[in-house]
Amino acid sequence: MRLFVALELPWDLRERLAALGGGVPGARWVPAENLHLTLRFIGEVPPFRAEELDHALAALRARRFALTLAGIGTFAKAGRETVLWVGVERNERLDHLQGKIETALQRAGLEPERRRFAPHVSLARLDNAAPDKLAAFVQRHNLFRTDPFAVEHFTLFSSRLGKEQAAYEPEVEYSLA
Ligand code: 3AM
Repeated sequence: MRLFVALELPWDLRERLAALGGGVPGARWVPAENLHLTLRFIGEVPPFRAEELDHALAALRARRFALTLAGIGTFAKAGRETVLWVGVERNERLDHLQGKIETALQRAGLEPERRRFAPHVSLARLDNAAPDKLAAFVQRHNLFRTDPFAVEHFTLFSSRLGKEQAAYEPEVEYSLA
């Protein structure tokens, strides 16, 4: 199974994010049903490993908190923009939760994630997106900001890669205290 740990987003917020999409040729917009905030990409694991990781996550204790999305940006690889995202207002509770998940998964046998946690919600994958259109989009939505929303659980997702879009399936929800 191909797995990752993420925060689900309230449906009204996902609709609002999905509605931002458009006007950037070369952008593949993430549909509302797929919008999420990744806490840890796990990747392909056999079922018995998935079960161990699930146990590790279920034993984790962390507090619920409020989260605010704010700002727009892009990730680039080798000088090419690859992802257009909505950012997250700095949040110690989120960092704390992500750290606990990382520790729990490492104790359960995963290799450490070497990339620094850069919380974001991916809005679009970019394939040679027109630079002027992309810059205009970022400018236009730079002040994007949500009201704070409650994060009361995190979720283990499975992902099946599709031709157009991956299909994400929530497998287990873990409640926050
Ligand atoms: O949360 P986003 O959408 O930015 O790009 C994948 C997606 O990121 C990322 O994990 C999230 C859920 O699929 N992802 C896919 N393969 C990855 C890998 N090998 C990866 N992240 C790190 N390493």
